[in-house]
Amino acid sequence: MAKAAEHQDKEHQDSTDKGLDRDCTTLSRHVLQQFQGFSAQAQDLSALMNRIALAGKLVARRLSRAGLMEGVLGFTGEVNVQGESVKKMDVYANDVFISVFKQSGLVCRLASEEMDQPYYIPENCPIGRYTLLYDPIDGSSNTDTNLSLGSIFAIRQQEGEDRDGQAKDLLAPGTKQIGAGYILYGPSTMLVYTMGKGVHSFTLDPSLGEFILTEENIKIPDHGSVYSLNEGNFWQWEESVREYVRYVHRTEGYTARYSGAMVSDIHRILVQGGVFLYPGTVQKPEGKLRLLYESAPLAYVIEQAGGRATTGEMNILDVVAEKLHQRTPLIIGSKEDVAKVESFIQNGH
Ligand code: P6P
Repeated sequence: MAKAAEHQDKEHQDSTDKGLDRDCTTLSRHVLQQFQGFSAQAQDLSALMNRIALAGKLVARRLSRAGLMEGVLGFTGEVNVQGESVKKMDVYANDVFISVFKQSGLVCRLASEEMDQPYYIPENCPIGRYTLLYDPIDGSSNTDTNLSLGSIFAIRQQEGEDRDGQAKDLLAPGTKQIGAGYILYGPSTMLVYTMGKGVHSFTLDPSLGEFILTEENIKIPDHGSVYSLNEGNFWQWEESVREYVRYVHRTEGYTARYSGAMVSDIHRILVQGGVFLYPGTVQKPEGKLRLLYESAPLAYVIEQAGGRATTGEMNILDVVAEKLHQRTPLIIGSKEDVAKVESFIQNGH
């Protein structure tokens, strides 16, 4: 009996240790583990990721109460630098990211979809040479309908002096990103990130107020059944893209999924495989999605998970931007499915 009880105790102890250890594997601890030590850079990036997590918690809290509060939903009546009508949630989330980095000593500049020019935090600059590029709310058309949304972020190291305030060093290719990821505001709030050492997901535990490790070293399947694009644009595309869509329509084994929020669609593809595409159109060959704070961070994540991301002509991570809000066509996901789309675009079939 004693032996069995001892065994039971040990089993219980093991499972308790595992459960406790998982609950203690917070985002900031995981980032330190990524750098296998406590160097100044590891500490800075751990603290930086923790601020991004705080931004995610503040946005998630606002979204969860949107229907209960005045002034959260709907449009501001303004138009942003993209020429898009601005949602109140866009402005709130943009301000949240700025606020969490003030007095942080970590981030000197913030570049956002919602701001024409980068936002400087001069008191951080002598030390915090990092720049955060972000889309505060991705998929804001979903805000007023309680559907999934995301925030997308990329971390870059400032290169040289940004004397003219034009942040020209940010126009470097996506391979210069130190870290990138997204926050998915869905049935649960998840944070997915990479620092170049694999892709890892965390789930917000509201009872702890912490993002707890969910999956490490996520690998995207080489192929998946999902193709994700807005077929309402069918007659706006080049013929080669229309031919690809006709191919998946007539080929067994494909299924269409498109939510209106790229973070949500790409997270599904990261987990199940498949391809998301937002091609250019005849009128706008450069496409709709932005390079520096949407496509490049997501490309970093998907490539780190073993997938691919291309403009149709070249890898997203190799594109050198000419301007901060540059747009790009995007084809991203499982390597076999991205290759299939490329075969239509590059060979016209
Ligand atoms: P459309 C949201 O505005 C976004 O940038 C992506 O999140 C989303 O996939 C896409 O645009 C939706 O655009 O033209 O299909 O409504």
